[in-house]
Amino acid sequence: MPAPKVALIYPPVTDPTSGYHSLCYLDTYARSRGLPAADIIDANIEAFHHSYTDAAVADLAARLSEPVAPDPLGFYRLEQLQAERLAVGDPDPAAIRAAVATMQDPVRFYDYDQYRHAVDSITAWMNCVGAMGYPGQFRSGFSPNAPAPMMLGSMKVLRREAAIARINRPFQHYYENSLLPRLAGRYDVVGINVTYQYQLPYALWLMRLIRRAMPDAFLIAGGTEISDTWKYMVDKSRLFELFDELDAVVVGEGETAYEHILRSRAAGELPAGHANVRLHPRHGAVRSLPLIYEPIRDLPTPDFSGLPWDSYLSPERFVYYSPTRGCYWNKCTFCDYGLNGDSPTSPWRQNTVDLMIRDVQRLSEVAKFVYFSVDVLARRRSCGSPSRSSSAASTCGGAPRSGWRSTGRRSAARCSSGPAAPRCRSVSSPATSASST
Ligand code: B12
Ligand code: SF4
Repeated sequence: MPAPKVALIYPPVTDPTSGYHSLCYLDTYARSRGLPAADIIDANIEAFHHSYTDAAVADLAARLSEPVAPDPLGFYRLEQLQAERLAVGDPDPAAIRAAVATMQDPVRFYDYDQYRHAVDSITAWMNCVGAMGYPGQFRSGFSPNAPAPMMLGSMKVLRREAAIARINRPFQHYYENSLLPRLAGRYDVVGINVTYQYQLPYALWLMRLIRRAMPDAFLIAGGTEISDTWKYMVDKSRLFELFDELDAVVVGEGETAYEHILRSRAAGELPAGHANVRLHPRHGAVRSLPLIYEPIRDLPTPDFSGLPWDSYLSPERFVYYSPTRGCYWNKCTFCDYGLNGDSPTSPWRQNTVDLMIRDVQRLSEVAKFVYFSVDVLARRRSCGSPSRSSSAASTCGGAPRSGWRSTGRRSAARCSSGPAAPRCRSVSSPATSASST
């Protein structure tokens, strides 16, 4: 069987100023291993631009002229919803088109008054669009809001079709008229990234729609929110009650897991041999092995050419670049920073300076800004960082070149000569910026 044809999707609704990088990391890695390129679909930015096309505006006007429907969750009272709807202005497609032009214009974007006006227009537009779903769901533009029981992650609520359909109502026209027609019948594997918790209601709805439109496709998902869902689920055997439409999820880092999935599908097999892949129980026995972490020095420079660069609300291109993963301190008891199991965050890895220079030079040919998207960056080479000397890496217990296991707290505790605890907040410089939340 030939290698599967793959679409990788980044769902709404989040930052519209650049593309998120994890799908590019996966695709670049797979290509470096001889697999064909996937099509990367940034549904977040596409859905926004679709919302002010003529057909979508007509749909919006029709929806807003209907009486407000009761909340299927019963969380909001009808009068609350009606009052919220009254606070929304009339849709102004000309204003949103002008605002988009300002955000993408290298002169007007830097004129504060014009920039402010554009932001206000976009916020007003998102309020109108959001009024089709839960009024106030996009109150500050692209910072989504949802009824509290949904945001709290109640499985019962997240499986309530009427509620998930409602919050997705603002993008339904895009899904039905743009996204699904492009997917159906064209792909063997569809992968969905879910990074943020507030993307989950959109991702869950997409999973349903895609499964209905593509019953034979192999559907997978990964990302920090998928990993968090797995991590916090008390009874992990229930994971696929939430993700019933999927065939598998990837928990933790995804490069080798993704390659394994594609190779298994090419061979007509199930991807049952990678620790980070969790298969739907309908595919047989479910194992739960300790997660493995990628040896990031083997990763190629990420290729961002698959992203729709002319669509983002920014006059300049900027890309996210992750030359380190995890944290060399990894012991703060309050920390829970992503892709971790029993440790505060994932085990520490940092690329060599030479590799970082190579990558940043290549990336600066396609983007004006390179954003260091990391947990932490080491200020100096330490026992935990992958130095040029492999013995230094192994002193810290957990740095073989491949197949790292989650050593977490234990390896950090053995690191007696490590640097001081990092300041895990943004550090910026004009050329690049390094950050963690
Ligand atoms: C750097 C960072 C930021 C930066 C840059 C973000 C960006 N790049 O857009 C800044 C500071 C801007 C930021 C902001 C925020 N962040 Co932040 N951020 C991170 C951090 C530290 C690293 C993310 C990263 O670059 N990872 C490297 C990439 C390559 O890895 P990845 O995306 O996880 O993808 C891998 C796997 O997940 C998997 N995978 C991913 N998708 C898929 C799909 C498929 C099909 C498969 C098979 C596999 C797969 O494979 C990939 C490669 O290994 C993470 C913590 C962490 N360690 O993960 C938090 C994290 C993602 N952020 C988080 C949060 C909450 C936020 C904010 C909402 C904070 C706030 N209240 O404002 C904002 C939202 C910003 C927005 N875009 O709207 C949370 C998300 C938790 C959640 N479940 O919702 C995290 C996990 C930290 C935490 N635990 O609190 N963030
Ligand atoms: S230094 Fe920051 S990232 Fe590292 S363990 Fe502490 S809080 Fe977490």
